[in-house]
Amino acid sequence: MNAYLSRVIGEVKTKYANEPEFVQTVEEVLTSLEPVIEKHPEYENADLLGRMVEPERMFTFRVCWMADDGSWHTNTGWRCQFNGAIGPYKGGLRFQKDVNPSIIKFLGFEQTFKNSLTGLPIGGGKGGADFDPAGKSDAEIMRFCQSYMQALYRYIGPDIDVPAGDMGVGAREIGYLYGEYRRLKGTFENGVLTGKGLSYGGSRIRPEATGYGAVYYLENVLKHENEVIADKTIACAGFGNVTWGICKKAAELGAKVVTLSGPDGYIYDPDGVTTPEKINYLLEMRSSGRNRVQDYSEKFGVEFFPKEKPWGVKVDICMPSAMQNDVHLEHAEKIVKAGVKYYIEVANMPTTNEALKFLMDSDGVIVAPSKAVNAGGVATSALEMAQNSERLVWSEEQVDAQLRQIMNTIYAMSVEAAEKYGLGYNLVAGANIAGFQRVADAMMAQGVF
Ligand code: 2IT
Repeated sequence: MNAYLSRVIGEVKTKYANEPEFVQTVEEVLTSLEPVIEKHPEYENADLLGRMVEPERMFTFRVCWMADDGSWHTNTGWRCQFNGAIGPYKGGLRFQKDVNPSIIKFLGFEQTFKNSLTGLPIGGGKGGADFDPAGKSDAEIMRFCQSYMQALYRYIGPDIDVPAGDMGVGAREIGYLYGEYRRLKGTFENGVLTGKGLSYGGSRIRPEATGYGAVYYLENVLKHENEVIADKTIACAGFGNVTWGICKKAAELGAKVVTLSGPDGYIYDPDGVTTPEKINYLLEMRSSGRNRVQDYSEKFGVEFFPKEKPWGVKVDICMPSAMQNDVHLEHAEKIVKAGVKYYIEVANMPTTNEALKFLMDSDGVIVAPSKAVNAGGVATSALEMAQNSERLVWSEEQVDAQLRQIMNTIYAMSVEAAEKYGLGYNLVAGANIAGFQRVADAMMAQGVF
């Protein structure tokens, strides 16, 4: 391997040995950049890679909140401003009990490349808290969000850093966070957050955008194989916002999502999650806070597989859309054995590096990486920022057309980047290279800091 590249990876492995998710993404991304680094010896003198793997800054803060019974609780909040070379830091907030600095940093690093791929002026950031929203009342969520924003508001802004939702943070949480920001700042700077409700500056299609974008990207992949999406079967994981969007768009195009999963297991619905009743039920399951997919099997009389994952079910397409490291080598082996042709990552880093390599090396399996596939979400967030700064609201058709165009461009850029460096049809390396190039150019142009 290129000596500079392997030195940077080695340093990250040693320095961040206690941050496994962060090391995992750095290793995956940097390894695929080898042909680019070989071609650009000037990057080493400017220590471009060493700077890219170090966040520009990262905050840790205390978040205290009062439960309904009057007791006080303390959580930790984080915001990582990973890379601002091409625009204000942009990325979601994740509220989940096992969130830690490694997870926030891996997400921030991925976000930097993803945001670059959108072609829009957004840098990479991520944040969150080790707060468990499960079972919390609405008033508790509101107090938590208010306290969280009290700690964060000085460090964000429409031209500084623009948080959004991620797991555990949806339109309700964004509403409470924005309310507190507005109260503290005394200005209507709604470009400070995205994923807002329509009544105060949200964008049409933002709730659907990640799922819709993933399906638009998938259509490009299928087209390359002279196939169409109609009649395809899809295995999804999770039952959150992203999976909901995939179900909706897939159903509209005549395909069907046949599996959903949760921490309790997975369901198999041979007729597909295709009717409005079933698709809307996903929203109900999420807002119930029960975090169980078994409820779907009871409601619609389909099979439930406790404690199992849907990897190995016979489908045309797998779309892991739940969380990081959901698919391990043993699952990847089952996926290949089941004859799945398309492995389309959706959640951020849903595949271990070992499993990803196995899938990419398997004959007849086409692999697409999450940082390209799920980029429609943040791209639509950037469109929301554009609407906020114009003080305008675009129509559903306008936003959807731009989203589709962006996804087509991300696909085409990835194909082109891999080909340019002699890697053939490699969507994974292509996305890493295309995402890298824009950030690299901006960092080289702006001098060393
Ligand atoms: O992972 C992601 O891209 C997100 N959670 C969305 C980020 C955003 O700023 O919309």
